[in-house]
Amino acid sequence: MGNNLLQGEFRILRLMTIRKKRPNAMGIGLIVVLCLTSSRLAAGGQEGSRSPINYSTLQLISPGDSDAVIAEKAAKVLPRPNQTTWMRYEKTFFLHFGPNTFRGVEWGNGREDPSIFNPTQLDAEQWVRAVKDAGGKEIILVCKHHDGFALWPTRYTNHSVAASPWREGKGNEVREVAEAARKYGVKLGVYLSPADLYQLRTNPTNPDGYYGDGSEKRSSAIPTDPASFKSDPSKRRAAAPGFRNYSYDVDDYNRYFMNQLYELLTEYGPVVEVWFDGANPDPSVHETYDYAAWYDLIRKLQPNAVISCKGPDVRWVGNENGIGRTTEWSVIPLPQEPDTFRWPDMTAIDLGSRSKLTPGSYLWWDPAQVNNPILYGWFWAPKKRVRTAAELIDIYYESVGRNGNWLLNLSPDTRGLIPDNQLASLHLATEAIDKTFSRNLAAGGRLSADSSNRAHRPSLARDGDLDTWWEAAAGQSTAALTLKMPHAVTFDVVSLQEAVDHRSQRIESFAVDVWDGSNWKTMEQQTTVGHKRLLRWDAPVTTDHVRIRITGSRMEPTLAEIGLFKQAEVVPPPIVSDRDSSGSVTIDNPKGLPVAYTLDGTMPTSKSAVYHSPITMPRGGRLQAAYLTPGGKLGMLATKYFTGLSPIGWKIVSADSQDPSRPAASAIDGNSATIWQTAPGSNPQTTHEITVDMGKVERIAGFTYLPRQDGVREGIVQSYRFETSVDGLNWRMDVDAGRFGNVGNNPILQEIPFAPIDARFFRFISLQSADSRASAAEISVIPADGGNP
Ligand code: FUL
Repeated sequence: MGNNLLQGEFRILRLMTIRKKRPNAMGIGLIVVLCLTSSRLAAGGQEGSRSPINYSTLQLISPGDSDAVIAEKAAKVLPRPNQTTWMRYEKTFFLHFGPNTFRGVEWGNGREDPSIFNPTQLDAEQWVRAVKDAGGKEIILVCKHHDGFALWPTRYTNHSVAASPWREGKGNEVREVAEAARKYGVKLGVYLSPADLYQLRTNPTNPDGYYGDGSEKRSSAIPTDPASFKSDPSKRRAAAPGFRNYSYDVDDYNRYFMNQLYELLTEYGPVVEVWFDGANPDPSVHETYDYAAWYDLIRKLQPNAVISCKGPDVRWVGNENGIGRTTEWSVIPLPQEPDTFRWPDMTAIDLGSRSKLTPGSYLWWDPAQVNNPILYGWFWAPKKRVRTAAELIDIYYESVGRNGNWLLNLSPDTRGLIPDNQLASLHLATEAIDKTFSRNLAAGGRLSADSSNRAHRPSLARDGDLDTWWEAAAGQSTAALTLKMPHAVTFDVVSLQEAVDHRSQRIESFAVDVWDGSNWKTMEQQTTVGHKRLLRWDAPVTTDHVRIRITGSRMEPTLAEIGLFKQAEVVPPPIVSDRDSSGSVTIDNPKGLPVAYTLDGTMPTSKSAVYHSPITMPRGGRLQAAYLTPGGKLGMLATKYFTGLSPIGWKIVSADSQDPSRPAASAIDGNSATIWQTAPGSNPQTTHEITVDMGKVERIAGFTYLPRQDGVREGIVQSYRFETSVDGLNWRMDVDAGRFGNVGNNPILQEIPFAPIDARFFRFISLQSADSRASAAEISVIPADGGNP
């Protein structure tokens, strides 16, 4: 920037407010910084002559910036105040409930009759209590999913709870949740799907739909008078109490969407997060989302809210499995100014390391949000499996523990209540997490550092306050901190937090060592820290000296808090294998304890069968297993569903194409790690098919498709046809043009039921995939007499 200044010719990029001081009772101290940048960017970096780089919420890398300048700019990007509040929530919750719940699908089609929405016992307090009990700070309610059904009585469509039998059409789910949230001190967020299949121009049940109707942009009052929504959009409805009217130039759908936003953001109290989903089940109809106008309206109505996913404040981590990156930078380089950026999904393994910080990049605070459903799917359906407590605990360490916020979805069932099995898993996981972090074993120790800034001494990293911190002495980018305990402690979790709200994210690499009495032993080496980094070890260590070596940092490293913890004693679930091609399942038993199991859907007890040798389940079923402790208690439960017939004696009859390294036989080998994939093609319209001979006639009532499980999207089938035959000559169609909802983002096992029939052969046809290819990890059929108890 100094060179830019020397070149003269400045333009004001933006006025930015940055936080000067820590938030305190006086509120957040703000200073205004004029961020200047040159329109003629200079080359070369004369370190000596440059003017200081100020802390800011945005930095631009200029072509002449040296590596040191780039690192300094990155290390001086601060979060905005709304992000600071949000990052400290750590555990937040989603709630998906709507017509999809009543149809047992992940994506609706917009043609649902509102009469299907009829929960008999909906209790928003039960939902919010579940969040509160699990330590959740926020609930993000799906107010309208892709099907377009509004869960509040919006003035702008009849397709809402007002047209449903629930509470005789007088219900308002958003209000009930907002009130419950207020009562329990949980913050409210809203999810409003931009994709809206009810409004889709081609929806026969709503011929006047706005979505993609080709309407002109017109000057529109927000909120618009519903009576003249199309005839005279400039006519306004009275503003909500305490709010104003606004005007935007927008087309019909954007006006509709903004009026819904206005309702949600003005009638239910403070909203801390607005979540825009990028998914769209039917991209055949084009609509341009006026994101700039939406963001502007949100900033006016709820200035403290973060705008997430398709928005500037919070970034989707890139998967729906609850797994954060091990290198997770909250400072992200954008190829253009944030104001004009479209926030595409960012799924690369590394988004912000030094090699990504190239000239022309705008550096912006964009922290990760790790969203995942407690079920295998976002909406409840009778057979959807619940993640076990052990899985949830893992996800906690892989989200909150990797510099991300966790957004866990709960799914009420058709009664409108979160079922006991979800609550039980959540409760067990919460209990274990809370117990683990209830006692910081570093508390009694003395922390020293090989270098410290005088104002930021080591003890500030142990005072329980994220707004005070240790910082290395000026000019130091590495450091060693030693924690000396009065006596040995036993721990298996290390927690580190940088002072991100004051000094950005800086640490690029670090190691943790423990003293074994005569030597330092390195336990783990990692890269980023950020708001929080948790290291979790398989076996606890006992020591009275712990050393944290910061081996690389963009500028002087900081630590706001350090913690040592011992994981709560839980007896983990036994490890249940996948089913092999002969239908056998094994249970791994590293603990050497007896394992009790059931196959009938009941919880194992000390009286259940004890595992001795592989269990054969060729027709599918549910296996539940737990260790039996010497005291006669059961440990955590492992549950595994096996759906579909094992491919015993099956043969491929034909496949229209196969990549030589990914043969068709891999789709029926009972091994989810191997893949059938068609050869590369150029035409995305090409259909692909695979035909299988099961060797004998079976009575079947559905089929299953397991998408590839290697994290790659190539060839994942989105729509399909399924045919069967008894003799291989005469075929019948069992499903014509079906669709797997949300399979790209959430590539879980797809189970498609149909009326029972006899078949020896089946044919799976990919009508459309993510690209021109088709792929499958496994394809099978569901026996009519089988299924999961
Ligand atoms: C996805 C959607 O398509 C899912 O249905 C769900 O709402 C999830 C949170 O986002 O993209």
